Amino acid sequence: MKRRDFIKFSAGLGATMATATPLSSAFAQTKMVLKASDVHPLGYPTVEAVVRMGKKLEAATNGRLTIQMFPSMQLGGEKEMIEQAQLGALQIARISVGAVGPVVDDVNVFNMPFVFRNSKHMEKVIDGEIGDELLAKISTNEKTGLIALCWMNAGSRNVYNNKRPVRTIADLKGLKVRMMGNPLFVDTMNALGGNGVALGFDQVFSSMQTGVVDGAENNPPSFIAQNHYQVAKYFTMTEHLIIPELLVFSRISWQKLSPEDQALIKKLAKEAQQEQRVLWYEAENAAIEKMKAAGTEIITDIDKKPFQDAVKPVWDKYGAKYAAMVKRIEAVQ
Ligand code: GTR
Repeated sequence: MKRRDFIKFSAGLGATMATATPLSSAFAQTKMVLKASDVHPLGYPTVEAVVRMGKKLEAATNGRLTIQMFPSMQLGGEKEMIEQAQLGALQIARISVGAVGPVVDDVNVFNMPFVFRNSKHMEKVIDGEIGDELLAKISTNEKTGLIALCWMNAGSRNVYNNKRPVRTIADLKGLKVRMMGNPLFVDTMNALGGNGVALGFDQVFSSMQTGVVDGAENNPPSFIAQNHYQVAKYFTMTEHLIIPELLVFSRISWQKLSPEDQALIKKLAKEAQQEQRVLWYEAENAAIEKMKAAGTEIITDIDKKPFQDAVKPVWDKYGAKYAAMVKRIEAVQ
């Protein structure tokens, strides 16, 4: 089945789920299969965390509610996943905040370069009141069509390419680097001296292979899981972006659940946030080992200061509206 047909087919299923609701009850008490989607393959930390969440949900409801996982971009990229969730054709989507920024501007603050000191700082922020506040911003704004369930770790993003080792921003000059489809990221790469090119995640491998771009930027587990290590030899720990990820639920589908089921799903999602974190660090270590074994040249000894200074134009352009939030983020110890 082609992806387009599949999407139509899934939309049909979504509708069936709605009409299957017994008339005697306002909420579905019958079996319900919640479709979940991720761009990553089975076994990847985010995918595994949602699969485990599904097992718990199934056990807690005696099989009434189950999660069916569609991994590896089977339902399209993150933009498509958001659209399907908004239509109720997909119930659970695991997406990067990078893809949510264009839908909910408030979360773009997490997409600002070097906004977090490190991953631990980011974790404190998402686990605390700012994290809860931004989840609520997504959920209470009806226009999003989404209910935000929890956050997940995605480490930090680093530049890699197949031309030369990047040690200074001068080395980035002239490199075409794939960025996620959010103007803020293209501006970030351009400010760093490279040429940012917005492309879908599914196009990164072939674009590097054919020379459409010279490189991309991502965390080590994505670099391995998407086979980018096969086409990019030089990986520099620039850590220019530390972007958490989100688990969101379709608002249309959410409204068909009883308050008890909603509370159960929220609770299991909060557990998934912590479980995914453990899986994340394991995957990050394993990915770095795999990169070493594959002969990736990993450049760690860089002076980050010039990189941080170079993104000032991005902060000048986008930063003002997030100033108050950035102050609060910085104050989190
Ligand atoms: C990964 C992330 C995905 C997607 C991807 C990308 O790190 O887990 O959700 O955002 O990066 O670069 O498109």
